[in-house]
Amino acid sequence: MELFVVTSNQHKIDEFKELLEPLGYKIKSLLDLKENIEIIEDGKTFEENAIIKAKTICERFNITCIADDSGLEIDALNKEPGVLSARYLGHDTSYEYKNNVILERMKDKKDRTCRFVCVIALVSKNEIKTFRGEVEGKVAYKIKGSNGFGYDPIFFYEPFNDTLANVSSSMKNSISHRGNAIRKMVEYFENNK
Ligand code: ITT
Repeated sequence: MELFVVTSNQHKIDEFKELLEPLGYKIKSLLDLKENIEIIEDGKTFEENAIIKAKTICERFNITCIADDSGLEIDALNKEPGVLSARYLGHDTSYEYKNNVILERMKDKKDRTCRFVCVIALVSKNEIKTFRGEVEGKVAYKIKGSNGFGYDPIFFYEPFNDTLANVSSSMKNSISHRGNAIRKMVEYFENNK
């Protein structure tokens, strides 16, 4: 079965492929299209933005789509960067910079709880469905690791005693927000064949 994932984030695509290709799904994405399609993510929640992304491409090409909207919520920072995770401190600033600013803002905070959230929207002409995955962690005290992407180097996952950027992709996928959302979606596919 071919699945069109409405994303141009290569890291997300790699994670979707690693989890879904062994199950027989073939993954296509915006990076496989010849044209550049603008999607305006003006939703206030992960659910709204995921649906906007999937709907835009579903309506344009009349194909079933899935889209991932995700981000990091830090409790001591009023759940920032949240839905604005990709745009936090500017879309084109490096994650080294973004992560360092977060560590500085967290310097005196006792509560370091945070979570990654991923909402996958499945949109076809007959249905709209969302699947939410989360993983709880702590904001690390320093940047560590170079695997993964985005905020992984500052996301400390206590059961691994390490950041998600310092473990293998299969370890990350086994517990991650995206892995959890994808597993829910696969269960739905299995039950609705
Ligand atoms: P698309 O909209 O094309 O899918 P995007 O990167 O702009 O790509 P989002 O709007 O969903 O996607 O922003 C998600 C951001 O949240 C992402 O750019 C990272 O900064 C962060 N993020 C999400 N999942 C993450 C993960 O597994 N590890 C680290 N950071 C993550």
